[in-house]
Amino acid sequence: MKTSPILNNELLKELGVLDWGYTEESIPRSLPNFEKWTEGSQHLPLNYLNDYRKDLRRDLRLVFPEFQSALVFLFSYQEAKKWLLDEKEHSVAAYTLGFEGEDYHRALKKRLTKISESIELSGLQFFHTIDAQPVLERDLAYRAGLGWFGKNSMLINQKEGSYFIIASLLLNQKLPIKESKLDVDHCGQCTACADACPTVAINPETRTLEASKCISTFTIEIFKEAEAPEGFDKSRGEVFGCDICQDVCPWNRKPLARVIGQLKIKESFSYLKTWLFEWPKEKLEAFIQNESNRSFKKKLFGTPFDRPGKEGWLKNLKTKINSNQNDP
Ligand code: B12
Ligand code: SF4
Ligand code: SF4
Repeated sequence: MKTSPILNNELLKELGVLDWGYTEESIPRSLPNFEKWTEGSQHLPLNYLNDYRKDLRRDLRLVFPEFQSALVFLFSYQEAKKWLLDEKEHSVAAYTLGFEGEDYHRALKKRLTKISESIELSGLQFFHTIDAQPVLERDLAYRAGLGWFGKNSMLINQKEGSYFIIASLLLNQKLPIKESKLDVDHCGQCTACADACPTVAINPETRTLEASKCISTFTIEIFKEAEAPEGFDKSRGEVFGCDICQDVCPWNRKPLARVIGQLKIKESFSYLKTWLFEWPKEKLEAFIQNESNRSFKKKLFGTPFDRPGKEGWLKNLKTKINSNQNDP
């Protein structure tokens, strides 16, 4: 990781930052790609990407009018990934466990606040972006020199791969930091991600996904009974999110081999390990059936798993149980 006298390097490491970058550009370079993607139906059913907030993505000054620069951070969930690779019964996306089982929006807000408090410059104002704001975060990380857009559409960092969450501080001042060089494509002739995607959601030519085919959309963003995307039965038993197109990416091999930390889960969320990895799917399904939506969501509050609610979870589990029954 690069260093700067403005940022406390030890603190960044302690907070799980793999790398960081700096940019003064407020306009996304790949905006035409986003606009093209949302003009058709590729983004559906994610309607929120094409509503009144769509235009706000054109310029960071529309979300933070004082914008002068941004510090962009890559927060690791590599330890969770390493741990999950040994689990066979259910498969969840590694980011869900990567922040001690806490919802990353909450966990990273606290970490960004710690970073901003450590910067000793007078009159500095901060605006946090962590996933939910109308900001093209992969492009922001690209402008900060942190990686390239892979064919699986992930922002990939040459040294650290792609198992990280992007979170940024938008600032009202320019900092005495040199802007980094933009990265170039390192996918070359590889198409491993598109070949491995069980639902054929990836178009390696355009480097975009068809959102409705993606297991991540199906298991995280759809809250009601729904038909699974074709090919879902060929997945590895994904019940919440999907990492398949990252797991096969050669750029993730070395970073995972270097991981020395252990998976950490907050005491208050330790039940997640029991529910997801110790209980058989049928037991988890029966448990959820007996809960009301409200009490189920309340139990999962503070974790990423409460999002689809009772109906969404039963849909995720049922589809896989049914497809397992069809296995020879
Ligand atoms: C909507 C969304 C999704 C959707 C759609 C994903 C997609 N690929 O478009 C769904 C639900 C499927 C999804 C899934 C996942 N997501 Co998501 N998601 C988002 C969100 C909220 C918006 C992304 C978006 O606008 N997509 C539309 C596309 C067109 O834009 P884009 O993905 O930013 O891609 C840019 C470039 O690819 C470029 N581009 C497009 N085409 C081309 C072509 C060429 C040739 C080039 C050079 C560039 C280029 O332009 C785009 C706009 O800048 C962002 C957070 C945010 N605010 O940005 C997180 C985000 C992208 N997700 C993230 C994560 C972690 C995931 C999952 C790994 C979670 C999981 N394990 O289940 C999966 C990964 C699936 C995948 N392969 O992308 C991270 C990605 C981190 C990273 N290293 O890239 C983000 C950035 C959240 C964060 N703050 O960290 N996600
Ligand atoms: S996250 Fe899974 S379903 Fe979505 S594109 Fe990647 S491999 Fe395909
Ligand atoms: S698997 Fe290959 S093509 Fe896909 S993102 Fe990684 S390097 Fe690029």
